[in-house]
Amino acid sequence: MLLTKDAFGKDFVWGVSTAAYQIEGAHDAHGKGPSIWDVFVQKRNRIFKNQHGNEACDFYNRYVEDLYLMKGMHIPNYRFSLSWSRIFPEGIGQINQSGIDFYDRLIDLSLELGITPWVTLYHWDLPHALEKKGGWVNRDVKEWFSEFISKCVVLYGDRVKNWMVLNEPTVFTAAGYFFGVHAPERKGLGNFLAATHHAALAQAQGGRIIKSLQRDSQVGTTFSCSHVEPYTSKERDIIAAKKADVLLNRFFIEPLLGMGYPTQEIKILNRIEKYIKPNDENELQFNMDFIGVQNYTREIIRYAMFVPYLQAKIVSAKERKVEMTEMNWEVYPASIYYVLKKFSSYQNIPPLIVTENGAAFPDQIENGLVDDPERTSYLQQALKQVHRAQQEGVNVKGYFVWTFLDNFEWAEGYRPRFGLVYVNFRNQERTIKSSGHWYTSFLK
Ligand code: IFM
Repeated sequence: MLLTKDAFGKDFVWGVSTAAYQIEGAHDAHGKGPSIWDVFVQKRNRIFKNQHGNEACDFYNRYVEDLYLMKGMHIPNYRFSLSWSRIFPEGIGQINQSGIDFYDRLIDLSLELGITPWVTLYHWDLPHALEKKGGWVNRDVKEWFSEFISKCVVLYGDRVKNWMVLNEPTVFTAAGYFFGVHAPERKGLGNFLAATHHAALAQAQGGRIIKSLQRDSQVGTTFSCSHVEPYTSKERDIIAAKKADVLLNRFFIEPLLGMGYPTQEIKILNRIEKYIKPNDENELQFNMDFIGVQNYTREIIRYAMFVPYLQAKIVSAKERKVEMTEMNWEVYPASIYYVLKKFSSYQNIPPLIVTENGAAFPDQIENGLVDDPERTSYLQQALKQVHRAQQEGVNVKGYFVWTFLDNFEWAEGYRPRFGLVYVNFRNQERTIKSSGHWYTSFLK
């Protein structure tokens, strides 16, 4: 039987999510400073076909039409991020009034159209000027970020109530500071652990700042989460899976909840202590109003002798020959159920909100229509699993589809299309996909 939205309760929050760098374009317009992504995409062979987000979905110039489209699709909540270097071109100090005005207009029009804004303060696009000073590896980032957050709350807090401090710190620290496959292309354990500790401090500090400036705010932060399973029941695969779980799911939530870093399973992570100063353990903790859970797939993990530090590796969906999306991620609907159960089992966990879930498929436009039954089915199956978790007592209060528009999928460029709305990147034409029409009828 198909679920209706009423089954989730009348206060359940429904929406879509996006991120500034992935949709805005206008990368150097009206005083915006470069971010680490603006710099990274200029290098050769970093991004699929050397694509970049200079124009992306041109949302900066088309937000009016896009918000009307969203309203027409009956989407009541919109999660988007602020581009730090559009507001502070140098990261700190001098502000850029045009950038401030852009988000003023975006927030005002959303509210006018009956769409509630949910604002992410950091979705990976650090101002390049701050990267030159060390970026997330420099402990001062906590103060730089605090200045940015305070300014945003003062500017927009009269209209924005729902804030998220960070988007998926595990992903931006691992991809950008350990593997060097995302901006700012730093590598190695030292960079990774320093960036991790400073991001974990910043996530809690961000929460404290927002609350102190705006008492009636709803403050959260978001985590990428994957359901993890061992490849076999052999002990060494089980140990490998536990290690992967630490990195994929536990490393940022546990310090936030006051549990410290989970370093027991991976001893080398103890090296994070080098970056920890007296009283940091307390500073890492903050009682968020909600936790954003973002899930796309599950990971199957096996022992791998030659993988440094971890001795663990992912057995890809391709190797396992299971159904997968354009990201080569397994389609495994129960994953979202398991991560909701897992996160809800922490003591003192605040309510959970699924702040991202969705899938990329090879959508084609034919005769002006985009038929994407795989995505509709993916979303329907995921919602069943969210409902199942809720029925079993998980306090899950919302669900946001990733994403509204097809957009710039980081190192994968424009190839994976995640949107409910198809974007023709040659002329910026938007076409609601059949999954978008389905979401509308679901929300109506
Ligand atoms: O596009 C990303 C987003 O920026 C962060 N979460 C996962 C999405 C899909 O990969």
